[in-house]
Amino acid sequence: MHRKARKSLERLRPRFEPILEAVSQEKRDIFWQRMEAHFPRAFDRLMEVYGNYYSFFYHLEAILRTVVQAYVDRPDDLHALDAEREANPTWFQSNQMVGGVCYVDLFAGDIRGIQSKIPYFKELGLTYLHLMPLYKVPEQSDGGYAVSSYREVNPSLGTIDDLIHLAKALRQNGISLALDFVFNHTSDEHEWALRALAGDEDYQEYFWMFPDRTIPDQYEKHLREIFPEQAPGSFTYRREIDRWVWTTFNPFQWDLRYRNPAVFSAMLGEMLFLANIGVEVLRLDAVPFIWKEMGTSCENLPEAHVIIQAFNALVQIAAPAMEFKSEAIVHPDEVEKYFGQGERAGQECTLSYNPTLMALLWEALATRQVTLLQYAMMNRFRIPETCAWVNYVRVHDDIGWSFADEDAQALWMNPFDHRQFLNRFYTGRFEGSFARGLLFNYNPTTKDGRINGTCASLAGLEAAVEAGDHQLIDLAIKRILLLYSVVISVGGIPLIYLGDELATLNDYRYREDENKLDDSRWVHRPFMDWERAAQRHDPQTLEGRVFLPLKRLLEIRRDHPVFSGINTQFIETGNPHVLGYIHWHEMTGVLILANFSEYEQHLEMARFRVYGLKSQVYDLIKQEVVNLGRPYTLQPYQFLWLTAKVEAPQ
Ligand code: OTU
Repeated sequence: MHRKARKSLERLRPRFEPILEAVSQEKRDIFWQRMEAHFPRAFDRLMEVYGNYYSFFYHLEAILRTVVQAYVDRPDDLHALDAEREANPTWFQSNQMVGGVCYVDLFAGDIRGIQSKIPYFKELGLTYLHLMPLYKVPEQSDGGYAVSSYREVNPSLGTIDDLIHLAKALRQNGISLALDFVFNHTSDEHEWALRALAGDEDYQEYFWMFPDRTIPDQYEKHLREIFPEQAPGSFTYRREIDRWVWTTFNPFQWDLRYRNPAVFSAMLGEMLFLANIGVEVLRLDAVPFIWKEMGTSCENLPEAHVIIQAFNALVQIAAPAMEFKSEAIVHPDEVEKYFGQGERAGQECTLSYNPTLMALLWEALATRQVTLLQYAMMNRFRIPETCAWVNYVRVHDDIGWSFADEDAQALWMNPFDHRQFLNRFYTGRFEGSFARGLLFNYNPTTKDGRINGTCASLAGLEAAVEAGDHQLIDLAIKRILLLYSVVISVGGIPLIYLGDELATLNDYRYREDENKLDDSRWVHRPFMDWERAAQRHDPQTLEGRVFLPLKRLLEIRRDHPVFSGINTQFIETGNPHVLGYIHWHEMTGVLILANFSEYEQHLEMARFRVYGLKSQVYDLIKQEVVNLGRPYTLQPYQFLWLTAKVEAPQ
């Protein structure tokens, strides 16, 4: 252990012993073992960011006190879960894992409503449920991402007790609860913001505040505008205090100032509070933005990583059953760094959204070419072995074309033009496009824009239904299943944006609500229509035509351990319309081939023999033997899941 770390621990130990009196000797031993294991790292990371701060040791003590207290307060069942997870730290790589995400109010009214839907979650086989932010918020809240209290539930959704109850019920049903930690900013109605507005200087130090535009102007030269249409600029003037406040997102979302160790310390308390109500996956919102430095873009700075690593080390002591999921929708090189790099691999976030895969799935669907997708995944899918991607097709946010320019250029594509094409395609402005999407936050200077719309509408179902064209409907359904087949089989946690399983179309009624009107992301945040859901078992209905095959894909994943782990090898298929990869697990593999075009595609199957596959493989989808000695013709949007081991059909 670092000499300084050892010394501070020795000094602090007697102060914490009395707090630990509240728990058994066995628990005290476990606590000190974890301190031995993780405190040096926590100390190191905190030194790295706050070491020069005059009151470092004062803050260190407060931070550790929070950790000790959270450990003591942690309920017994969660202590038991901690032990379970410590014995199996890559539990989330299991083929049993399937994620779902929904809004509490839109899906089931309130938290108790969500609890009543557990049978539905189980029917889909979910083992992970992300509930969109359900905290106390102001009237305008960016869909819950402007939090006024991390310890209070929005009263219209229920109480904190309902939430604790739900977390337990989910856990008893094998479902891990995931919640957001909106830690880059609070709402302007958070107690800290209110105190700052009242003139309390200590709390003004929690945020970024400037007396005039001089410094904000200097920062803004290098900043990206996140919402250029609805919330231009990154600073907001507040008359009450005659100050300019840093607001990366909306004016009512105030960026926290992590340069101040008191902010780190306070937010650790909020984080561990959530851990102790039973959150198993904490979605770290907007990670790129938490550290700011003049003259930089103030995104993805090294200190942002160190801060998350410090949080991680402290959580390992108090609540090791809680994983961090990174939400960084940025250049793929930067996305990957949130897993931790080099010696720190796996010490930051163990989970991360995979926005590159998501965006390129849609890219391949538009172009009918898998070239860019294949190329990017060959180079970028591999991550530290103790981590996992969260693979998804749609979530509550817009689709940004955040693939790497270099990847496109390596394939002789012009990235700028390509993004222009994709935006035209997904807003239906490209001739022959099947998609019905909306352009989001178009920036006339950079000509940058993102896309909104539900999976089904973007995949062509809305237009097909309107045209009443059965062939087009058929193709649209095939596209939905194709995209989901990839995220279910590719390795990592597949995440279903609930509603997609019923082929939910865009809902334009957000335009009638003045709190939603200027944010078209609401077009793909529809109400869960339980009458439509009731049709899901009928294979004649649109709902059934997506739900039943999707559910089957999930079952196949669950029944075959080969889908465990994250060892995926992307391969050339010899056909630019066909995506190929082999997912390996313990000496077996499953070869996935997916046709991204609406035409038949021919494959020379013999080429796949070089990967050590037997001459006869078995397609888990069609349940038939496929001979790798013969060419194969894939039907429009067909995908094969070929196991290397030939298994007898059921
Ligand atoms: C996130 O998204 C949330 O998912 C959004 O719903 C919120 O509005 C936002 O944070 C503020 O809390 O820019 O367009 O690289 O891309 O954090 C969505 C990360 C966003 C950002 C992402 C942000």
